[in-house]
Amino acid sequence: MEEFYINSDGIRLHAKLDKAPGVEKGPLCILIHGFTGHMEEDHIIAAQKAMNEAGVAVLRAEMYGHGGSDGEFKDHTLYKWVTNAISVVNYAKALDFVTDLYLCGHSQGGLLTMLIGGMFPDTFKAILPLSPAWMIPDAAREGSLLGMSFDPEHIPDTLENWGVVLSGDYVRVAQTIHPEDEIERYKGPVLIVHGDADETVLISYAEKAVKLYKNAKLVTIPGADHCFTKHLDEMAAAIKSFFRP
Ligand code: FER
Repeated sequence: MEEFYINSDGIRLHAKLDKAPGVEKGPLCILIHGFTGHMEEDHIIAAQKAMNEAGVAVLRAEMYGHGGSDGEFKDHTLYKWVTNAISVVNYAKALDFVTDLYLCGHSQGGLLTMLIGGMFPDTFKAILPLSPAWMIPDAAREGSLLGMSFDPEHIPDTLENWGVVLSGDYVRVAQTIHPEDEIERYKGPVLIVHGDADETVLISYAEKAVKLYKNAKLVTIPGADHCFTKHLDEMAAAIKSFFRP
């Protein structure tokens, strides 16, 4: 494992690279956590290990205001995450040992994966949104985030719930994002993995996304919650068999 920082317009992004044992040159997957998450969460590690076992190097990166990266959580927005992810993609593209590039993210990182897929339509061999929280922009427009209601045309300075404080700017940014456009722009293979007991992001969003993509597969994990608690092996197996059918 190598640990380092990736520069994203002056913001230091904490990153770890785990190469697959015995693979000199080969595929690499960028792996991004979700909202309030970080790179050492059980489901992120499970995904990383599954990829490594399938011969895929993994570059875990933490986005603005999360984990060991610069920035305060309360100041993060999806635009900042998009800027960060673009920096990570360009970093990974320049690595000389990488053959094929993949992108994977969980929840808000899954939404990010969908957006970046559309922005780099010819860069990835496939993208893997896990429990993607792609309802966030619609929810921001409807005035319903963090399990609370607000007036979407009079956005409060802060939203506070679930033990976290979000800025109104997070909401302003989210309201402008239309994931359907980026779904449409990306024509490559997509693997969505989602638990049917996920109460944070309903499985219906995965079912909708898989229909909108031109080439997507959904693996539903029965009984699994948002972070695949107690179902990590099934989530990992879905990823592993996607890379090594
Ligand atoms: C929300 C529901 C889910 C929300 C964020 C999420 C900001 C993201 C969850 C995750 O990334 O795990 O209302 O509001």
